[in-house]
Amino acid sequence: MTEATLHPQWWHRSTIYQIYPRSFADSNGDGIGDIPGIISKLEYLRTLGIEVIWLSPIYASPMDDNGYDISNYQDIAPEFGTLADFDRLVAEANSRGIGIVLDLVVNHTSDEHPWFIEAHKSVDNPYRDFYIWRKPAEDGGPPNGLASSFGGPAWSLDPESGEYYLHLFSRRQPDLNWENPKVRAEIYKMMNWWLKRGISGFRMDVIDYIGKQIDQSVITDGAHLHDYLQEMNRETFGSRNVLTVGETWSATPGSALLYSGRDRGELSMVFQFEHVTQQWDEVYGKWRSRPFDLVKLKSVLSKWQYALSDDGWNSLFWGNHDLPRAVSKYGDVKGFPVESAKMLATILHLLKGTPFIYQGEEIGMTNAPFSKIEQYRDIETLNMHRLHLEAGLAPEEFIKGANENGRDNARTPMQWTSEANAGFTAGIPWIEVNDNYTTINAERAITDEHSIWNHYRRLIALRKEHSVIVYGRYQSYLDQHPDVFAYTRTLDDKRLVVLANFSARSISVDLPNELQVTGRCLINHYGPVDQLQGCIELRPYEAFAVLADAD
Ligand code: TEU
Ligand code: CA
Repeated sequence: MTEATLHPQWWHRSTIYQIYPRSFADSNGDGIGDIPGIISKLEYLRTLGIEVIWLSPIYASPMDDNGYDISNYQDIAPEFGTLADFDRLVAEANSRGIGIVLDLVVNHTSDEHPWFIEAHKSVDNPYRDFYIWRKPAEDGGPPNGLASSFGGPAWSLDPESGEYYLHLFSRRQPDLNWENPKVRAEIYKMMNWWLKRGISGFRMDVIDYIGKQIDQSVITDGAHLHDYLQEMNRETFGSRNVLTVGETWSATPGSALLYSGRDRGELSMVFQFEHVTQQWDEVYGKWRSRPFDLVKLKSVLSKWQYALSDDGWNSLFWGNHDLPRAVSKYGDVKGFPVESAKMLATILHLLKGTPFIYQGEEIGMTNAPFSKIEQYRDIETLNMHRLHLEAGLAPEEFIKGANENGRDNARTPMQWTSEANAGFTAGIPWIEVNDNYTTINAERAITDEHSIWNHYRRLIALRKEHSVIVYGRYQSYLDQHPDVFAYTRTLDDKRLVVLANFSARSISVDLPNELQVTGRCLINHYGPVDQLQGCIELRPYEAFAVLADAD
């Protein structure tokens, strides 16, 4: 395999940074992060080295689900700013070599979107068919047993017409009817309007839902899902050199090849969540998690590396705005917060795929230490709290689950400085700041050569410099080892060996032949290692990569 045969794309080499605007930086003291706040931090992001920002939704919204409920796709929520602010953000970001990727939320709208307001008026309104309506079941209840992700039935009754409408999320997020060509045409028009404003792509919210076949209770991977994506590609971004990433909780390696296959005309890549969901309880889902199992985690990550090695493309991430903080979930916050955060970064960023950093991950931000339900803001957490308690789960157990996996863990304000409210706002933050901000904050991280932040900066720079990190073939080793993650990446005569200790103990490990190399250490956080021979000792959460000398 040589580089010329690899069909390079600009986003193969880029690292992406996700911003959750509400929690990033507040410019005007109302306690809510905003677009001028983001602009004020672009220099910070340029220094880190990222080339793309994925912005969680900034559109007009009643904020039932923090902007994932959109009432106007072509306007900005006033608390976040104006269209002029947005244009300035794109221009200022572009001038620093950073592209802006928008969150495309088109499985559903807000119930305050004019389409839904119209649709609601009568059964023969021209917009009625923009949404999904069904007559009640024989007993007058919901048409079928579909459940909302946020708890309860996915159907709400419209008393005037006597029909139910579908909402796979909150009742304030009615699902659009993708079978209606008018809906698709409106969405494509809106996408083109943003593309013309100079954005660099889209992250597509629950895009695996849009082919749903309700009467067969099929939600994900419906019959026309890939037809719609191919149509969308043709009608909108296909002719532009942009990045698209679909959020697909249902993705399998097989379907990922359909979404991201080189000749499929669909998306650049998808987010798959198998490494996340394999840790959840069968009954209580993420609200009661299983003990961490490295062998399982490695087998999932390796499976995806192998499956997409010749076609398709992986996204790489530990966290996002729906997930717990990476270091809290996979690392060791109490014993080795810095070492384990760096180890996690090394392991992820040297895999094949495009890495995503969730805001605050680069300084080692941790889960929210909330102990009372009143401290939570997330609609999912609040709904599930009520439902699970009604079903008999003990309140302490729910809080424990929310502490581990609730979405607000990722949504506490970005910790900028050791000043009041972590420098996030001059007012009262919409959600409490994690009180570890006096030690974990960006200002401190930047000045410390050994910080997690500087480790991320090095990893981002390495990806730009070394094609073996971008395109090298992945091979895992020591698959059954309970504490060590080991893999190689190979491109032409280049071989990169990556080793990590996922435990708080020193581990001696006998290296398989393929890992015994001499070369140059590209990244480490205990001290450089350039010779790998025989049995080696890995210190707690140590990780490093050695680029082998060509034979
Ligand atoms: O998330 C999709 C989704 O299914 C999540 O709600 C997920 O199931 C949950 O966090 C895990 O329990 C996307 C967005 O990322 C999320 O923020 C939105 O709330 C949701 O879609 C609806 O738009
Ligand atoms: Ca603000």
